[in-house]
Amino acid sequence: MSKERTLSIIKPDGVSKNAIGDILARFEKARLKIVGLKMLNLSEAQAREFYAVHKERPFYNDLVKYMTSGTVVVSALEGDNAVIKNREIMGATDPKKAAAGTIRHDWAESIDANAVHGSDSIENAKIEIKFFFPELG
Ligand code: IDP
Ligand code: MG
Repeated sequence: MSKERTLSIIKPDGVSKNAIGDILARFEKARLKIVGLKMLNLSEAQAREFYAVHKERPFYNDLVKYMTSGTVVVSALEGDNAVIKNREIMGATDPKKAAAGTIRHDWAESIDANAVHGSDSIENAKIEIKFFFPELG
């Protein structure tokens, strides 16, 4: 097992449903330590840059619009196998396919409003953590 960091975002639907506490508690119960935490509203430029990997995808503009539609909660999580562990806790991108007991199964409504973002690799986690928490180094 290796100690890693990953980035999580509670998306606008998760925040508006009062799911912040539940979602952060799931991370802590899974022994992911919250080493950075910010509540903020993404600017369009920030959302475009953060999701730049998806800029050629048909859903890119809708994704940017959605992520700037309300307040989000960004956290840096640290623990053994943090990247994969967080992806397991999150569940599948499409909530209809998310396994029972996952965040997306329990809170997400649609593939757009799917409650959480999570880094998909150690490499991307480093980039994403730097984007929101340059102070974490
Ligand atoms: P992930 O969030 O599970 O890592 P990605 O494929 O990285 O999924 O996509 C980023 C986000 O873009 C998803 O969380 C979802 O909100 C949105 N998205 C992905 N695929 C689609 C789609 O086919 N239609 C609409 N939105 C999508
Ligand atoms: Mg992704």
